[in-house]
Amino acid sequence: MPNWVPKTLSRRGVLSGSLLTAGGTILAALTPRKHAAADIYEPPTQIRSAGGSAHGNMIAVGEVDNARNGFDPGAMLTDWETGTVSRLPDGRALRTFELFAVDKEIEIVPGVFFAAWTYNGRVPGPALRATEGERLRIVFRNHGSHPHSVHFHGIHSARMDGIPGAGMVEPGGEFVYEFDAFPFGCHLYHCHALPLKRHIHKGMYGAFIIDPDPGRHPESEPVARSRLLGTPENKQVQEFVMVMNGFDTDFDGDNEVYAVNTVAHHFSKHPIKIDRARLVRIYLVNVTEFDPINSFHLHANFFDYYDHGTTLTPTLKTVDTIMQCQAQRGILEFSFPTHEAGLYMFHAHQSEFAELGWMGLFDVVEATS
Ligand SMILES: [Cu+2]
Repeated sequence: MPNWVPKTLSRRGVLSGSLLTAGGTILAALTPRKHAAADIYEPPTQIRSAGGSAHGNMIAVGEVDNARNGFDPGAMLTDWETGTVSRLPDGRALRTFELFAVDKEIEIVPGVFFAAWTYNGRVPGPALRATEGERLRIVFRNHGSHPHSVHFHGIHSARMDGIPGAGMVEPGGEFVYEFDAFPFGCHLYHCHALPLKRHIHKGMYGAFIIDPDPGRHPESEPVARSRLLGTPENKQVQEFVMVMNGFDTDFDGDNEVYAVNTVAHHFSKHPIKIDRARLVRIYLVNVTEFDPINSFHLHANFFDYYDHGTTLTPTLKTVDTIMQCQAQRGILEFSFPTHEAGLYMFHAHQSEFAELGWMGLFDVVEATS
């Protein structure tokens, strides 16, 4: 629990309880205690000032060892897992992915380690990417210490749902999920073993993108082609996948660390280079456990939003903040054609999340090499 909330008033209670309707009561409860040293927010040692950042002094000092983690939050932005493709007797594409569960200690803030349960040794798991209408086969092996599954947000039979009784895999076991890739959009997968919140929060989730098949959308074919990985139109777009997550490092049911792609403050220290003339498309997925919502706010600009990514026209136009409940996701599109080059911030507009790691920068330049 963040230290700024008096221990007598739980953070959960503030977020979910009737105290929300009585702000004055909260203030009254907080004010008399605010001078007690234990109640004044003091960030953990690792999250103290690095100095000089755009939001002042609230980013973690030092660097996470990406090599030891085996993944790099920056590289994960564009690291699509496309599996292997073969042909079914009827000529349709069969795309096969391989996932495995493995326990792994990961570093989420410099010097702060988290005993994660992972898909393929990384958090988030691989960003699976397929095309609408394909047959998908996901071979899942459990090398972890607990029962796990892969529950896809998509359309499939009950047998393929990845829940207790249907596709749950004991340690040492294997299951093959199979279904058709519908609907196109920005989806996710996660473990559905019980207790659910613990399995999700431990790191068992990933993005699952189904690109539209342009042939099925003649009315919006140019947009569909731009969304289809590998087309010339798609190569013009700067695409990134961002999974918003949080970590409860002391297992009290509240997150102490927030991030996109797991490592707190990574994109504040390593801004994402953007060619200002080209479209930016972000596949944004919220898997944050314990908190009811998370959000994305873009500084100095506005974007179009496609809720769940299941449409080819925006569901919201010209917004600069979007909120998502857990498992909600969508596609953001924006560009900086007339902006000055420079660093443009993006972050959760729950300020507390931003200060605890969910904050980053776009480095907008004239042209990327
Ligand atoms: Cu699990």
